[in-house]
Amino acid sequence: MNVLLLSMPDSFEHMPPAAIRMPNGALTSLAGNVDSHHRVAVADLILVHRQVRETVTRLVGELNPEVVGLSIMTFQRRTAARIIELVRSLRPGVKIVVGGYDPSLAPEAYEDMGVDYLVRSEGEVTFRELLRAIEQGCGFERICGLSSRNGESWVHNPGRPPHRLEDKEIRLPNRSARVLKGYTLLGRQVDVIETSRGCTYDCSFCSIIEMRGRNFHTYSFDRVLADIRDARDHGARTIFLVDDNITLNVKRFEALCAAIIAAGLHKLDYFVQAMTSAIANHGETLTPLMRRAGFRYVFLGIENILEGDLEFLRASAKNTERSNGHETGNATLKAIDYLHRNQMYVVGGLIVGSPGDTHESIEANLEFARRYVDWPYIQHPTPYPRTPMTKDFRDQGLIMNERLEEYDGTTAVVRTEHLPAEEVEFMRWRAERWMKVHHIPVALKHDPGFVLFQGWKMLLHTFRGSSIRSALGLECDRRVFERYRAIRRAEREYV
Ligand code: B12
Ligand code: SF4
Repeated sequence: MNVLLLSMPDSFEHMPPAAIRMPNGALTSLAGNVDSHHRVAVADLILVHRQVRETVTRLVGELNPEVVGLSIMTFQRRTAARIIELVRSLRPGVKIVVGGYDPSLAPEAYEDMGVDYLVRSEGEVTFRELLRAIEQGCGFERICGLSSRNGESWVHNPGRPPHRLEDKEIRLPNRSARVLKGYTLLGRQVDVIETSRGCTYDCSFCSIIEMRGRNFHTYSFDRVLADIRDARDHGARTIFLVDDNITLNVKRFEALCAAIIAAGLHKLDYFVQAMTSAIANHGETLTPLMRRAGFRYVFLGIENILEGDLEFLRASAKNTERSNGHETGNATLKAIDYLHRNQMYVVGGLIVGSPGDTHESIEANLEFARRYVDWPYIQHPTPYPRTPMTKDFRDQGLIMNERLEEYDGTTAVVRTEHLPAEEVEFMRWRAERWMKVHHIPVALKHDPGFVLFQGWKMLLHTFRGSSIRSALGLECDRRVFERYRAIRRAEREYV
């Protein structure tokens, strides 16, 4: 069968498409795991975010798909609905399948959307079995993790337990299935790699626990290295390790760094997400190895520097420094110090706007980011489907905005007990723009060509809403902020 897999074009403030266009790892993994006689095409619509309608129309015309699959996050739900409508109008008989975090955690939202099948949680095996059932016209009821339309109602089969990843059942991603070009991270072609799946923590804002339970499974190093080689052979010079929490097993992570060096794959740049506690408590051995393996940017889940907020976010444990088995304080500064000493850059993941937040507590976090992080990645708590945080916010009546397309992490959709949502967002937005400018010299040194020829696009993006009058101080920041928000609203109309 001909199968077309699409990821959504919606991006958010910290991922300006002018500089960052990353592939969706789920779709190539699905493509690598269907039976070999299917012809699968993968299209990451971020690569054509300004020509979505034309591109989808062209691809459906050229590829003649019998099955179209969409990978969807919650803030992309409205765009997904429009794409589904478009595909249905172009090919009324096509089978439409949705998967990813939003369909898995809010399946009811898709029941009236013109969708035929919904794959909950991990997709490789479920999707493979679904294609077989579509071909044979039977057997749908035996596929774990599948929901399917039955006339006017929906049938939800039992869930599929998370895959243990240790046997070879999940094959390597199929990157040759991609039909669009232009992946980049600051001018270098980027690709995504998984070395493990899952996490055993339970941060209140994270969707992972509801998605797959609290567990951690790993791929063999042979497979990971083969995957990195495949990404490199497809042109990647930067690799993003998208593991939910690679630092859960530090010994393994250290061994992986050693394996990357031994395999001669350390000339690529690596990006990874990490817990502060793991870096602080094992930095002495871990961070020099990371540097030698080619790690350049580390996204640190700092979340918040104040204990009260960390408790609300249920993120105290993963930010605790330990010495001789005893808790000795917040791990953040120590983790940052280890990374800096080893010439790595810190992407500072902070969350401001929790219920107890005041001007002072938000400002304390912003000041911290100004002083210690190299690239800010500050977000607002966002009530995604079925997270513990969503229930807390709803119970407290603090959710101010139900427009899911704005649930992108940098639009404040909840208020605090002391501040309106817009004020929280304004404070973050105003501070963060200037923090980003400070990183330009580092980027210039590493990628001079990109910064000199494309850097202005990033600056324009960062300062959207500004004018000559505002630059001269004749217009206040609030006016610029209003214009920025209007531009963001217009940008969200992708289809
Ligand atoms: C890596 C990652 C990123 C990378 C993305 C790199 C990339 N292009 O892939 C970066 C850092 C850029 C990123 C950004 C964002 N992310 Co993010 N990210 C993740 C993370 C850590 C792993 C996702 C991943 O790639 N997993 C590996 C793949 C193989 O697994 P998968 O995506 O789950 O896919 C499987 C199944 O879901 C299913 N499936 C998926 N799609 C489809 C489609 C079909 C047809 C089928 C059948 C099956 C199927 O099968 C796949 C294979 O088993 C998750 C989870 C976490 N622990 O935090 C969050 C997560 C997905 N991100 C999230 C969010 C909100 C964002 C942001 C909006 C804001 C933010 N928090 O930073 C931005 C938006 C990005 C943008 N487009 O502008 C949320 C989504 C919540 C929700 N309900 O929508 C998550 C769950 C984190 C959270 N807060 O809980 N993210
Ligand atoms: S440590 Fe990271 S992946 Fe694990 S629950 Fe917390 S935010 Fe989610």
